[in-house]
Amino acid sequence: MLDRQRYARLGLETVLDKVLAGERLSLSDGEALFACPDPLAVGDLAHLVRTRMHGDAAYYVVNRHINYTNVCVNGCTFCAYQRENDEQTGAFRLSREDVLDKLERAPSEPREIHMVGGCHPTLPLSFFEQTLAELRGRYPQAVLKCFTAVEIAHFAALEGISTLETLRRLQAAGLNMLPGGGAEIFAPEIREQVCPRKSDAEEWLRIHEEAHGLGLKTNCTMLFGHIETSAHRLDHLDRLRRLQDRANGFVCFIPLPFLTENSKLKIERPLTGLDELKTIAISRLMLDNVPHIKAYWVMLTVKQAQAALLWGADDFDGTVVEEKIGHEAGATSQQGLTRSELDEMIRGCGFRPVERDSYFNPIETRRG
Ligand code: V47
Ligand code: SF4
Repeated sequence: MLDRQRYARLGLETVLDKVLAGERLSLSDGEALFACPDPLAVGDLAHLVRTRMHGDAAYYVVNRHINYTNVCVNGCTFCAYQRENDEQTGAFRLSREDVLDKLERAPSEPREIHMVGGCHPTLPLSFFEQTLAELRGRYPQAVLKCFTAVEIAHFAALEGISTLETLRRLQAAGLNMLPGGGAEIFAPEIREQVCPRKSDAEEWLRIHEEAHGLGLKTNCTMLFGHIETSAHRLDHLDRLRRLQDRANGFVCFIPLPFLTENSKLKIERPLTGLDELKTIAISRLMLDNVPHIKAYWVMLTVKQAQAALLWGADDFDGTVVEEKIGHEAGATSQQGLTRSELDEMIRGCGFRPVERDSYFNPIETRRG
């Protein structure tokens, strides 16, 4: 039971009432939460909501992340992963055989293949169609969650076709789902500074809506803790919430704290751990129509992801196996986790681990 007087003292009595009644929070409620000096009070509200939605379950998936190239025409200022061209030191581009080889060497057969890359200047759509078809044939049980909306826009432009047609062709080749990357912060004045060359908010949201219309579920993200304000974060969450009201195709939201190492984007004051947790909690509270909030342990660290489960998150992502985007930017987490490590970490903070597929259907396992 939450203490009404505590919330009254914090000026959050109306927010408390709305949360208790399951009513939608307004943007000014969101501002009041960001302004609240007591991060635990915000976390308790989010915990109440996540418990109402998911009980004591905390989810994870046996997955494999694959990055097919880091060569990218976009040059986002926050991105430590990107290389300008194939010749630059550290640049890589996987062949179809390399992708298959990585999967064959994965410690467990993946339920989900999460494949993304930079916007390579020449890789044609046919390369991705053929790769998906091979993956579909070899891993019939895996959900192919591949290519951000930004990559879809890039493939479409290279091929001279619409993004809808691009999605249709990839779906025919085996694509099941889009990951949530590339959303960053939607406000144009922020995009201009951090990712001026890539899809704007309208294009990112339109591609997700097109995917939803084709029956493809998608995830969504927000990159926070750089030059944006709390108003920009709330505007971002509101745009996602409005699309979800219309299309209902988002499965999971992933709040990504900005990692600063090797990045051209310099910031004055890095996020504190509590800033991260508060933003995760506010995401849970504002996104009342998105079923799941992911504590992506790679970017958060495992310890902070555990704390995030108490601040509104209900998912731990997965085994991952190999990760490059966060690690190029200074992520200190390991490359992958095993099923039993995930189980142990989730149990360690008082939740019941549930292995899931990409749509959050529980997987029946031998575990009791
Ligand atoms: O789009 C890039 C972000 C994203 C940095 O859909 C950075 O299930 C922090 O979207 N610091 C890729 N973040 C990761 C992503 C994702 C991860 C896990 C699961 C899912 C899902 C999606 O990483 C990029 C960008 O927003 N990013 N650089 C950085 N320095
Ligand atoms: Fe390219 Fe993505 Fe990095 Fe931007 S964030 S430079 S689109 S790889």
